[in-house]
Amino acid sequence: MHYLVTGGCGFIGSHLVRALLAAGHQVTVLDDLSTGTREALPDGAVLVVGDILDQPLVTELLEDDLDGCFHLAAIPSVERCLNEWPRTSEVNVSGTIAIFEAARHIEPTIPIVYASSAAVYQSNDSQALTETMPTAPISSYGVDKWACEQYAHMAWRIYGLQTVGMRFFNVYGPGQPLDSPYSGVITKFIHALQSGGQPTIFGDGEQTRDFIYVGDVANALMAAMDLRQKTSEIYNVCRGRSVSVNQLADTLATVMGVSLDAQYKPALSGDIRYSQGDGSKLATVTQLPALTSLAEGLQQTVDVINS
Ligand code: NAD
Ligand code: UD2
Repeated sequence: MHYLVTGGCGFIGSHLVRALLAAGHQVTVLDDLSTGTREALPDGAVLVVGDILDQPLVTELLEDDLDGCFHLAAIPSVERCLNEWPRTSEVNVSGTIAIFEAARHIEPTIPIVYASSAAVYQSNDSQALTETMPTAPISSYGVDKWACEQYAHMAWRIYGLQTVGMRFFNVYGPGQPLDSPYSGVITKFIHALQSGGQPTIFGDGEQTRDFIYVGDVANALMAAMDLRQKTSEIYNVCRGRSVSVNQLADTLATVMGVSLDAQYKPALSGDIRYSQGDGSKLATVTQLPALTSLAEGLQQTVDVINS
C-alpha cells in the first residue's frame, strides 16, 4: 500500500512512518519542517517539504495513487496555540480542511485517519472518558481539534469521505525534543533528571494523565486505517489507566536510578485536573497488541535517549 503521512517528520509521525515501512508499505511524507526534522524521518520514505495549507500541493499529493492518508501535521502545543491563536488555528483547522477538500475529489475514495486529541473533552471529571461523553474544549487547541471532528463528520455526510479521528491522550516516548518548551512532561522530567537537575511539578502533582507509549499509537493508527469503515468515526487512543504527576516522577526516578527531590510551583492556568480515557471502542474493532506499561515505556524511552 502507498500512504501519505502529513507531519511525518514529527514525534508521532516519524514512529508511524517507521512502522509503515517495516510493514512493507510505500510512504510519502508532507512536512514543512517547522518543528519536525529530516533526521527524524526513517530511510525509505519520500519527503515532500511543504505546507498543508498549500492546496494545489496537497491536491497533487492526494491524487498520487494513494491507498490512504494519515493526517498528523499540526501545531500541538496548548500554550503556543493560545499565544499564537490565529496562525495556529489556521494550520490546525484550515490545514485539515485542505486535506479533506483534496480527498473528497478522489475516486474511489480513500480513508483519512487524522489526529484529534483528548483536549476536546471537558476537563476535571474523574471518570474514564468515552467517545460518547460531552466535548467542551477549554483551549483554542482543543477547539481546533473539535472543529476538525465536526468537519470530518460533515465531509462524510455530504461528500462520502471516510474519516477516522483518533483522540490521542498523553503520548510519550523517544523522539520528542528534550529541550523544547512544548515537549510533554515525561520528556521534560527525563531531561531534568538526566542533566543532574530535578523536575518541576506544577500544582500539587496530584493531577492525573493517561500516558500512552508512542509505539502503541503507531499501531492504533495503522489498525484504524485498515478498518476502511464507510463512515466517519472517532476513537480514543489511550492506555485506559491514569497516574498522577507525583507517581510519574517517582516511577521515572526509579527507572533512571536517581533520587527524586521535585521542585513544586503553582499550577498552570487551564491545567486539566483529571484525564483518563476508555479505549475499549477501538479495542473492540481491532486486534491491537498489548499496550506498553508505563514502567516499560519509560524504560524504553530512557534507553533510547541514553543510547
Ligand atoms: P509534532 O510537532 O512532533 O509533529 C507535527 C509535525 O507537523 C511536525 O513535523 C511539523 O513540522 C509538522 N507541521 C506543522 N505545521 C505544518 C504545516 N503547516 N504543514 C506541514 N507540516 C506541518 O507533534 P506530535 O506530538 O507528533 O503530534 C502529531 C499530531 O498528534 C498532531 O496533530 C497533534 O495535535 C496530535 N496530538 C499529539 C499529542 C501528544 O501527546 N504528542 C496528544 C494529542 C494529539
Ligand atoms: C497534552 C498535550 C497537548 C494536548 C493535551 C490533551 C503535550 C506537550 N501536550 O497536554 O498538546 O494534546 O495533552 O489533553 O503533549 N507538568 C509538570 N511539570 C512539567 C511539565 C508538565 O508538572 O515540567 C504537568 C502539567 O502541569 C500537566 C501535566 O504535567 O498537569 C501534563 O503536562 P503536558 O504538557 O505533558 O501535557 P498536557 O496534558 O498539559
